[in-house]
Amino acid sequence: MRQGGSLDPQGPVAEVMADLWWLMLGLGVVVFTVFAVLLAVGLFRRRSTEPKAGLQQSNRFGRWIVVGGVVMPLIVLLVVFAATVQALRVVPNSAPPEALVVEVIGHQWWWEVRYPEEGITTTNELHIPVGRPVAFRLTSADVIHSFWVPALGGKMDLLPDGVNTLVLQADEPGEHLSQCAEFCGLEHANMRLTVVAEPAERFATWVADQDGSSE
Ligand SMILES: [Cu+2]
Repeated sequence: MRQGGSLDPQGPVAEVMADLWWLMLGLGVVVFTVFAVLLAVGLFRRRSTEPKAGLQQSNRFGRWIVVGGVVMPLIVLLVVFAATVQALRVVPNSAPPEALVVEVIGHQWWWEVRYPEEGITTTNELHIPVGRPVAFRLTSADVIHSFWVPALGGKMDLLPDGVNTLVLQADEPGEHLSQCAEFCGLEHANMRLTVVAEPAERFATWVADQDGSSE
C-alpha cells in the first residue's frame, strides 16, 4: 500500500501545506544564493586602489542596506504571508455535515480510536474512507499528546481538559504512519498510530467486520 509523507501529500490539507513548504524552500534557496554570491564577490574582488569620495561611497552602501536589508526581506515576507493566508482558507475550521466523526483519545502511550456513530473502538489503528472529510475529535486521558498524520496534513494537540477538532481528508487509498508529536513521557517515541485510508466500500466492510468481532 502506498505510504505518504508530508512531502508526498495524500489529501487537500496536506497538499496546501506541502505547496507552502516548497514555496518557502524555493524563496530560501534564491535568497541564500543571491547573498552567497554577493558575499563571494565582496570577499574576492580586489579593492579599487583609488579611494572614491567619501560621500559617494557611503551613499552606495546605504542603497545596498536598504535594498538587501529592507526591500528584499519585505518582498519575501509579503509573498509568504499572502501564500499562508491563502493556505489557511483551504484548511477547514469546522466539520462539514457529511464528515465522518472519529474520536481520538491519547493515552500514555497508545491511541484509542472511537467511531461513535458506528459503535466501534480500536487501538493504535485508524481507518478512514477516501474522499470524505473526517472530523477528528481529539482529547487526552492523561497528559498532552499531539495528533499528527504527515501524509494528511495538520497537527493538533490532544488536551486532557477539552476537545479539539481537526478536519482532514484522504484523496487516495494508502497506509500512513502517525506519531505522537508532543513529548508525553518515556514511551513517547513508541506512540504510533497506523492510518489506513481505503475506498468507501472497503471501509464499510471493515466497519461491518468490526461489529461482529468486538464486544
Ligand atoms: Cu507523545
